[in-house]
Amino acid sequence: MFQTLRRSSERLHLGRRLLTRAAILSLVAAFPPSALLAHGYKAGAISIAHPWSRQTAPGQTVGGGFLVAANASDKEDRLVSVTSPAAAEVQLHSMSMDGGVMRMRHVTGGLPVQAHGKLELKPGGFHVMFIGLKAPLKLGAKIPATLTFTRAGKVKVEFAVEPISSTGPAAAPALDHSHAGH
Ligand SMILES: [Cu+2]
Repeated sequence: MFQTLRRSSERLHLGRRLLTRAAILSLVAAFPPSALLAHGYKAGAISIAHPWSRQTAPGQTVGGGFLVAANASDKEDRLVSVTSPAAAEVQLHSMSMDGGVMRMRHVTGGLPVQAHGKLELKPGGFHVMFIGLKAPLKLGAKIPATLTFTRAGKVKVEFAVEPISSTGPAAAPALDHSHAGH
């Protein structure tokens, strides 16, 4: 009798452990692996969400860089420059449709990050342009770069290289919530 009780309590214990593991597995399944790889940085009142880039073809000498910079302060800040050892030069670009043609322009003087607002660098809009890539951007690689803000100062980040077909940050589900106010 005593032994039976003991055995059933062991089974219960094992059952609970299995449940715990199942709960963890279902949690992991709820988040796509890419969202788990989302990365962010902070400098003063500025937080930078998931800098990313696209893999480049051999011989391609330019590549885009994208991120979202959010400003938690009540003073406007400005992304004034980006540097990277991976490229001969890094510029901030705008992209717009001009007579049915997508045109990129070098933005001088930086891009504002509104007080309690955000600056979104994304495909089809403002972006970082790596010019004179020293090597192709390989899928899964991290491209080191330094962003300079007028107020927040310098912040070192890494641009995660995503598939060439990527149209948005892999962490889009996490970022979408913050877009609600637009
Ligand atoms: Cu560009």
